[in-house]
Amino acid sequence: MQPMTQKFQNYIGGRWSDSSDGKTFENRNPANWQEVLGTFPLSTKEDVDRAAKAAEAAFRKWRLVPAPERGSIMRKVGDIMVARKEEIARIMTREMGKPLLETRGDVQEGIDTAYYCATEGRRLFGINTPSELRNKLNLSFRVPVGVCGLITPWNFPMAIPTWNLFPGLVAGNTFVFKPAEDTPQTATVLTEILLEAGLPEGCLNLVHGAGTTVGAAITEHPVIRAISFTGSTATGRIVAEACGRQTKHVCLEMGGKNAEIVMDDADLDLALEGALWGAFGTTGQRCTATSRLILHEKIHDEFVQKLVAQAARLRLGDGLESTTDVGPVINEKQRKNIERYVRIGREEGATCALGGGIPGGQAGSTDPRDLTKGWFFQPTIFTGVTPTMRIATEEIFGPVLSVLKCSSLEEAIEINNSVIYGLSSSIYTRDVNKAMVAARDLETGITYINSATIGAEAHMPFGGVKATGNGHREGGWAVFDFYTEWKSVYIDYSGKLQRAQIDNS
Ligand code: UN1
Repeated sequence: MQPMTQKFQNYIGGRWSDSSDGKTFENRNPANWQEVLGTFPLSTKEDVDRAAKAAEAAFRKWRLVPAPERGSIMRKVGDIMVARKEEIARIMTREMGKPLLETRGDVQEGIDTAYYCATEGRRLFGINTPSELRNKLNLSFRVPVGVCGLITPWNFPMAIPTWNLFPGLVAGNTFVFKPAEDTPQTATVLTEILLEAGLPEGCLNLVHGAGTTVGAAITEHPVIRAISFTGSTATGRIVAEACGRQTKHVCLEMGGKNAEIVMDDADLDLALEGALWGAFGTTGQRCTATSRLILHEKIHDEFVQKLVAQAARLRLGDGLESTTDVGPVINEKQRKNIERYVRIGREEGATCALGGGIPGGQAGSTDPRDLTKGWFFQPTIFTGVTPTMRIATEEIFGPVLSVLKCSSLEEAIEINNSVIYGLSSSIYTRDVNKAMVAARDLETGITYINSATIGAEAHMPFGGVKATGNGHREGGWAVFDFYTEWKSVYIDYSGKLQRAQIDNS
C-alpha cells in the first residue's frame, strides 16, 4: 500500500487551514523527484486578505508588548531550535537537497539569529539630542512599521526567514509570510516553533503558494506596510515597482556574481579550499556563491590544474548520505537554466575544463546514490573566460565557476566591479596593503579577506550594492532600520510657547 502523503496547511489568524478553494501543490525531494514529501495549500488572494487582516488585528496588541518580553520569546525559539536541530536539518535536506552538514548550518544561523534578536529586545536604542531651546528635551525612538510581508527563497529555507521574522517581531511588527514553494515544510516547522515559544495568535500568518498569486497579493495588499523580498533581480524589480507605487517600504536581496580574487602572493592551498567551498557548496545556489574566480596570471595555470583535480573528486549524491559533498539542484527548471548557461559559455568560446553536464547513472536503479533520480548537475569549471562574456556577468545559480585572469590588483578590482551585481567578494593575499585597498574598492556589500565569498554571520549586516539590493541590510543591528520607523518626540517643559528657528535666534 502507498503511504499516505502528509497534508500541510496554512496558518492564518491562529488557525491551521486549507486554501480557500481547496487547491494544493506537491513538495518533492530534489534528490529523488519521485518522492512526494507532502501537499501544501495553493493559496488564493482571499487567503492573503484574511492573513493581512489577522496580522493587522494582532499588531494592535503586539506593538504594546515590551520589547524585552518580545525578545524573550526569541530566546525560547532558539532553545527549541537547538533541541530540534537534527530533525529540522533532515527535513530541510529532503526538501532542499543540500547536505546535512549545510542544513545543520542553516538551522544554526536561525539559532544565532534568535539569540541575537532576543538580546536586541533589551536595546533597540534610540538617539537623544539636546534641544536648541531651553527647558526642552528631544527624544527619538524606534516604533514598529506595522504589518510586514515576507517572501523568501528556497536556498536558505530557515536562515533567511529567521533574519526577517525574528528582528521584525522583536521590533513589534506582525507578518504575512510566503515561503518558497520548493521548501514549504521548513517554513511550517519554523511557524510551529514560534507558536510553541508563545508567539500570540495572528502575529505570524503563514500562506503557502505561488509567487504570482500569493506573492503578488502580499505586495499589493493595502494593510501591509513593508515587504521583504529575497530572490532574483528580475522579480525584485517587479516587487519594487509595485511597492513604489504604493509608497510601501521594501527591502530587496537579489542576484549576485561574486568573485574570489587570488593574488600571486596568496596562500594558494587556502585559496583553493575557499574556491571549492564558495563555488560548489550548496551546489552553487547561494546568493553569495563564488561564480567568478579571478586569478593572477603568475599562479593561474598551477591553480587551475589543482582546482580541476580537486573539484573532480567532489562526490555528488543525496544530501542525507554522509559521503555526499554536493547535493542536487533544486528543480528541473533551475537545472535547465544551468544547462543553458553551459551552452552559452561554450558558444562564447570559453573552455569547459570540468563537468558541464548531467551526471549519468543506472536508470531505474534502487541505489540511493543513483544520480538519475534527482536534479543533479556536475560541478563545472570554465577557463579562458573574459570579463564581458555572459557566463562572467550573469547570475547562473548553480555549480558553475568561471575562471578569469588578471595581471594586477587594480585589474582584478576592475573586473570584479564590472558586473551589475555587488553582493560578496573575496581576496586572498598576504599583502596587508593590497587587502586594505580591496576592502575599500571592491563594490560589494560584503568583502572577505583570506576567506571564501560565503559565510556571513547573523549579527553582521548582510546585503549588497548596485543591482543586488536597494540600500537596506538584513542581519545585525542594520535590519532594525528596516523593521522600525523613527519617531521624534519634543518635550517642552518651559510652560510657554517656544518657536523653533525663531525664539532661539
Ligand atoms: C544567501 O545565499 O542567500 O553568507 C544567503 C552565506 C550564508 C547566507 C547566504 N550565511 O553564505
